[in-house]
Amino acid sequence: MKNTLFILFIHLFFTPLLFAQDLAENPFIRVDKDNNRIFTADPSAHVWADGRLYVYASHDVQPARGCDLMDKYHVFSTDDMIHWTDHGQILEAADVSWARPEGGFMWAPDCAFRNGMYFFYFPHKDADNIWRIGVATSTEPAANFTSQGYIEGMRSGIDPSVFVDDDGQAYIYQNSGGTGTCAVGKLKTNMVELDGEMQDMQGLVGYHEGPWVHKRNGIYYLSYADGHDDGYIKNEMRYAMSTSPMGPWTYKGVVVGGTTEGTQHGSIVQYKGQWYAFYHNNVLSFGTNPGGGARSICVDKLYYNEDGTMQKVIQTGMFKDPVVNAKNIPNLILAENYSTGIDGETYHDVDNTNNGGVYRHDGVDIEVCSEGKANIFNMEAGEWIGYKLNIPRTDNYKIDLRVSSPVGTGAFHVEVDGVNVSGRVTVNKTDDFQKWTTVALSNISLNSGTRLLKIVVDEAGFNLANFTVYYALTTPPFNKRIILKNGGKYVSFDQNNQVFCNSETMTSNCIFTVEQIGTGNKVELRTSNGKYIAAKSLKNSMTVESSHSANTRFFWYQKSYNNNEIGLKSEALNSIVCSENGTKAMNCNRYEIGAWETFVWQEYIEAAVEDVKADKVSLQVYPTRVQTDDKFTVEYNMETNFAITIQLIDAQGRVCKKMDGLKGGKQSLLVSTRGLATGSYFLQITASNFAAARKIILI
Ligand code: FUB
Repeated sequence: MKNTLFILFIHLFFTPLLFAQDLAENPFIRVDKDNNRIFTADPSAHVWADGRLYVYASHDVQPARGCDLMDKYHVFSTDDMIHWTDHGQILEAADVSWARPEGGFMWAPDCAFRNGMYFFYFPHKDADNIWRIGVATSTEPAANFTSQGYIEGMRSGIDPSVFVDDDGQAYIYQNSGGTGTCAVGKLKTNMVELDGEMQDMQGLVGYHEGPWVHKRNGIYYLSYADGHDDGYIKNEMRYAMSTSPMGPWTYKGVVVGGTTEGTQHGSIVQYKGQWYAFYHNNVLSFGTNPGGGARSICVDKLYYNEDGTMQKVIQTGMFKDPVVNAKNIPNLILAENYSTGIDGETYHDVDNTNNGGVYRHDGVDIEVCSEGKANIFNMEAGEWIGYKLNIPRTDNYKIDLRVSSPVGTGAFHVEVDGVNVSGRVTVNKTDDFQKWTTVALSNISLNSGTRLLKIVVDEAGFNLANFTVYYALTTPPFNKRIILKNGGKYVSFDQNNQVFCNSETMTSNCIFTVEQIGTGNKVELRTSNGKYIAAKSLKNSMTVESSHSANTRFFWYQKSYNNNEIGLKSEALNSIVCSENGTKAMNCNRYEIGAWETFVWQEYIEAAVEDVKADKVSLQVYPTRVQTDDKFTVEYNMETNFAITIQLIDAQGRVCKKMDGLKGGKQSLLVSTRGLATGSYFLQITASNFAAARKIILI
């Protein structure tokens, strides 16, 4: 997660020297105007007379079902390419009288302007499930659109886009049929009727969908998605050139690469002297949504060669390759993101061919991975994969490697700058090459600076998906009461049991007890009212809940040495972040790959001593001799900010009954003795660091 102060510092002091930030971070739309996560696709960009750049996008509704659940178009605009405004929803299927009543197919749209009117073109299925190209109009670019029907004579298909030439003639493009053929027609000046018939376009190599025409220096460019699929990277955006907006076209190559999402669709536009390519990717939803990763719109600068051809766009929002900076501990490094280099420099592979054919095109064998993304396979003895890691300080580290082995052969060692730092590590049987287990290496000694870490295969028979580097430091402060701070503010919960990272003041609601789950660094954070912090869902803020579940378990990672900085990750729902929307609600954000919030923990001491005034506590238990199938009464009166726990402990010190999360004040409760053996017991009451007990005998 971003460290705001650090970013501010970077901006103030380094921006003018290193680079001028002139584009928003990709994907540039992440939330809507109400600060809720929004997924957008198929961006059609236009610059209108008010000097702003507008993007008309389709909307992947959550939970994503591929493209079967799209509705509610939004419009976004900017005047500086950094700050974007969501104008909100402009049209939905329910506004369209001819649309099939179930809606759900509002796919890639476009917009055009003529004579004071904005024309919004969109595909949808009609009541007979036939694709139509509808039109809605407004006198404003981003509001008050009214559906006007569909354009008669257009083919049954999707992806309308409109190009208005310098002479005022408007052309409408679309997919003819589902995908695979591009058609063009002229529009009359009313912009809602065809002037003649739609015609097939000629010369588009590998055309799939998403046509977009722009013009530069008298030359027409038609960009479109192809059907590329190497098993990892999907559709790429190709382009062709022509001297006419109706073709024929001459194919020129790929202008925007693909992503791991199945589609690629976008637009090209000039704004304030710079050309831009708009497209979408799925980095915010990668690994989620089995029905199809939800998409997010992106923009990057586009440059032309002297001969008018376009250079391939550098996609700044794509997964970074390679991401190997151990500074950002804990650092998950995907196996396929080994450092760039040649055989012998950053990898060694015996046949120098990628036998999986996905993602990269040098010798290492990469295939699609069942845990998302890709893994390295076909690893033979003597082969190795190298990662140039930026190690923040000289010390011992832990490395967790995600590996698989169907038969339980397979062994490797880790070398750093040529020195074997791990010894031989064998991989246990996982039954299948796509079933994964974690091999944990501790005490890996690494010196600071840039180091080449190699995973060297000693014996074939295993695959590698990823590894995580983190400090081999202190274990979490188990059974201690701590406070957690984020950006100088306390983590606390409110009366509605919502968890926030914004409390200026320390109250009992800021105090948590760290409980260990199993072995290792898995913890539960118990709140002062005896409940547990839980990662409720991806979108909603985290809550405090009374019972344990997978959602209450977190991994505790040491992030730095000197100041108890840690990261937390939910076992069930991944990274934990504090939202930036002003409320600083704490939530789980699986969409942000690699996002880690930094918390600082500190042991909580003084307030507890003050909390319970022992001389003001009263505790009565009666009767003190009880039948084993009966009940007895506990009455207490205790003022405390903490949750109260009552336990029945037998003569061997075993807890036979436990009631926690009890309220302070004057209380009375009945305790059943059913199922307990006869003998002596202690009824113990605790809150904060106060404890008192009464003897009771079961007869
Ligand atoms: O967004 C739905 C469909 O996916 C579009 O219409 C296609 O171009 C593809 O991006």
